[in-house]
Amino acid sequence: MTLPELTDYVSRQFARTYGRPPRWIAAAPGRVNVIGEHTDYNDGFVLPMAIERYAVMAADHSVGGKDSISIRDTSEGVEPATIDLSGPVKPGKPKWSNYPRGVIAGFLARGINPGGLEVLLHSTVPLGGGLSSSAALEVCTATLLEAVTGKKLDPVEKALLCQQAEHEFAGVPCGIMDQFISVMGRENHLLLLDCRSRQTDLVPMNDPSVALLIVNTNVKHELGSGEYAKRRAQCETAAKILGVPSLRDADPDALESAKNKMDNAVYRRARHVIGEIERTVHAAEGVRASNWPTVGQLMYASHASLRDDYEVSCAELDAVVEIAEGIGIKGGVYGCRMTGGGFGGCCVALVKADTVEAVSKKISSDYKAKTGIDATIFSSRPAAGATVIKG
Ligand code: GAF
Repeated sequence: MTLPELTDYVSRQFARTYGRPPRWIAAAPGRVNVIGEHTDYNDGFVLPMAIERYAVMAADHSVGGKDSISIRDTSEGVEPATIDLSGPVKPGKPKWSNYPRGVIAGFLARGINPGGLEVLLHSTVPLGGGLSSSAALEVCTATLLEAVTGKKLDPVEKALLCQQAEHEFAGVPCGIMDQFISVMGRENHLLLLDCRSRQTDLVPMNDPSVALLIVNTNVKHELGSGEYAKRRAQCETAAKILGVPSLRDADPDALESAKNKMDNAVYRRARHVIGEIERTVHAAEGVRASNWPTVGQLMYASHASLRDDYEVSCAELDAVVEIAEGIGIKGGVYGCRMTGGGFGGCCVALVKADTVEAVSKKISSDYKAKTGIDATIFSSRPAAGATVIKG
């Protein structure tokens, strides 16, 4: 569904659920990271784009002066959430409500109180697919609260508030990439984000001869499982041994000289991050120059490094990349890699636009033959960041 179609749908569903039209509607996109994986919490560069998949919230004041925010989901079987505003907002149940809870707590901490609301949520960002369904939900909540209260936050503060919600309410020590791109995405652009200075640079991506395919392995990942936090800690250990504030400041020669001073896993984690930061900067130059073969090679190199050194890939992600490599440039694929935190989720492939259908079919059938799993494949143009659609 396009965003206007989605808005229409959510608006009608809100009226069916609550018996009146919504007063506000807000939407925030998921993202796909083209390159720059596990670099954000190392002060490095990332190159994501917002995708045409959204968390959408429709809302109105609650009836009868209730001092709570009720959120229902359009999907059947999802437990509704009620967030009481009469005291401090804390993590609670159901689990998914911790994303909006954390954001609401962030607004209250700034003295911004939206008052009682009835909300309907609908999301087209696949859950647990590495496409930032959680960031989309956080940013959508923040955008809705801005609309309701008329208090617009500075975009950087808004993204950081959402990141804090994820740290403190969902227990995931994520970097800043997902929330930044969901807030700051721009149509037909990738976002080159310097995660140290937080400076953003829009990189045009509107060459009609290429498309980005998102291949969902339909194997779910769990960032909260502890592996993400473990990787983060290993990077901090490496930086400490190298005597630098973060791996952004480390160079490959210094790492080689210090190799014997660190555990082999820590060494390989650092090697990934240092290489990936460099690849990301080069890939951004490649996109600017429409040098697709180079961008594609950098994507393959990124995947190999995530698989071998960072060890966050899995058999299914590797299978997709191998199939893509087998198709090759002749068959229409420039490059392919896992995207997001890893341990399942999605791959992103850079393909010739006129081969999208053929490449999708081939990946789909070969992936099924290799793994027995049905992949979900779609393409997306770079989308705009979060918006207030009504209100
Ligand atoms: C997840 C995190 F939320 C991001 O901050 C980032 O670290 C990513 O994994 C890996 O690049 O999406």
